[in-house]
Amino acid sequence: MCGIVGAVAQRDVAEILLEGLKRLEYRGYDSAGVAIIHEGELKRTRRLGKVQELATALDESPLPGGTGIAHTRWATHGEPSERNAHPHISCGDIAVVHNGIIENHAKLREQLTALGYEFASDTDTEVICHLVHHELKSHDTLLAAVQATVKQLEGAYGTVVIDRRDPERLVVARSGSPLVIGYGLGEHFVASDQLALLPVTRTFAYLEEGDVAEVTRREVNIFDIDGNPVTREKKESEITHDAGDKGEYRHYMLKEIYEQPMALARTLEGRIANQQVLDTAFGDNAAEFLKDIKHVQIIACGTSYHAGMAARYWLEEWAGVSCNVEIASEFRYRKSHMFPNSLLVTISQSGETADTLAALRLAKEMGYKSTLTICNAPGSSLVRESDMAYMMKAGAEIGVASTKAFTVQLAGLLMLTAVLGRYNSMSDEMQKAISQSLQSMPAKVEQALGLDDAIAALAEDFADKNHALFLGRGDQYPIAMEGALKLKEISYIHAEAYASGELKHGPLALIDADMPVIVVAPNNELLEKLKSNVEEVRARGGLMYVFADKDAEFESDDTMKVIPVPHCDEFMAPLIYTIPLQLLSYHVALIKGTDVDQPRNLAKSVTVE
Ligand code: HGA
Repeated sequence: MCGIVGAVAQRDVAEILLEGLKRLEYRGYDSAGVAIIHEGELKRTRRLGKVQELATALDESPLPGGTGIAHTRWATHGEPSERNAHPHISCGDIAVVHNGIIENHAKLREQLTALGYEFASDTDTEVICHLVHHELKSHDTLLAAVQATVKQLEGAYGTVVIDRRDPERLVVARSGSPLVIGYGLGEHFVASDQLALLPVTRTFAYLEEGDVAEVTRREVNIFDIDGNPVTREKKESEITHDAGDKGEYRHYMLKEIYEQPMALARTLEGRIANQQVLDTAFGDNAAEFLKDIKHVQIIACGTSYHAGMAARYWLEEWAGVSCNVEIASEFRYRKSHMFPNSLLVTISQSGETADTLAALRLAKEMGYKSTLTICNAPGSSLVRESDMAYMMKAGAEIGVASTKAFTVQLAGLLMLTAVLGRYNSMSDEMQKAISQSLQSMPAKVEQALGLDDAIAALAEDFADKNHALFLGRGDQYPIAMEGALKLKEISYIHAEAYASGELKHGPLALIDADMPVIVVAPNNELLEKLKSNVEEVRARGGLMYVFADKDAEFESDDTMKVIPVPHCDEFMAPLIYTIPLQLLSYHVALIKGTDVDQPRNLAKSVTVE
């Protein structure tokens, strides 16, 4: 979600800031802006729309200067518009960029208005810059003024502040929205994600919750929530490839769909030996944390929630532990019951999903026996704050609609099933079968990708449809949910998923020739039941697209198109059936001409609640 980049250097920084914003574009945003200090003055340019608009404006009217901040905004308070775009400025002196939400903005706005400050935007963010300006009247340094300011803020922020009267300094503060410091030679940078800064440095330190730091060309001084000086570990970035490159692919989403065999191979590396999944897949001390677990509570949002839903079937049936799955934004605001010996599992591609992070913190207060995160971002908040981490190693995912992260999450959750199964009731044979299945996943996904052309040919049928229904049973029900979510996200077609046994309890009323029904039908013990559901749809004139195992014996006819999916075992079936559904939504979106990688209104990593 949205992006922050800041720099303090001897050279002009506009290009560095712009390149950083471009690298964060994939997260979704509605406007962009930059403010730079030059010869004691603050200069600002903002544009509604793409970073390219901002780049063009800066080409026409360059902003020289070595200290600057930049932002891509995803509006939460105040419509997307140039006047609401960041940076916001107070009295021509202080400029601020901010990710997050200031919950007590209305009260602060009132107080600041009474003090004579005039607001130029409808954002919650603007209170920060006026507050800093006000605090500077009673504090000597920008650092002290920001420290006094953040004490008054309720909500979440990652923020960077500059003052034209102190032109060689950035002050940054983090609470609930990630910020990283990038170390250069005689120059320093800040950003909401290290991806933004890879062209200028590979050395980073993540700020922790409550940290405030002052950053000059020569020094970085970090202070914790109580104002004590602290050091935060510097690390070399592990990102080896340039995630900013689409290569031969038309969209990042397609590239990421095709990267799945590689991502799965990477996630399996070093985690299976002697036909068993190793405990160390979940961290060095994982055995200690996992051995007494009898119940698993999974917390996630969106696509990650669907991965958790699939894992519930596996953990209960194969590992012999009970499992609940809940959406993070619900879990964090209700009183839930905790079972003895419970493991809390959070799933998040970015590791910064605000609701999931809040749910983890709540679970720790509740006294969960241990916590595990399944996460793709090393050093992220979820990784740092959990007892154990399954690092997905899926590689950077740029498309807003998640694809490879989902299948890698499924693989990680299947490994968790095998490990918890070993400590409970799973036979050696089953553990062996799961590890064999895991190891053959990359090749099987490669085979499933071979369906691409056949699926592209179907996509035309969906172009004029406004609704679609996805059906699955058992652990394919969450796959149907994920298929529906993908179609919604990138083609804007309203899609819903049902466990097919639920059809007759309501959704059957919707069936007609304008409501395509997509069915995922592996050859499992629920096949006969699923076939009855298919007949129910057929009898009502529905048009079906059935993704089926060839042994499932579905035949194409006037009302049904059958797409044969490569035969696969029960452990990998949910993952394999995901592939054609990803391809279907991609091709439908292509025909509809939507913005596949940055669908409207959505952001990649949801760092606000
Ligand atoms: N609440 C602020 C910032 C939202 C955000 O994180 N955008 O990138 C606003 O609405 O401007």
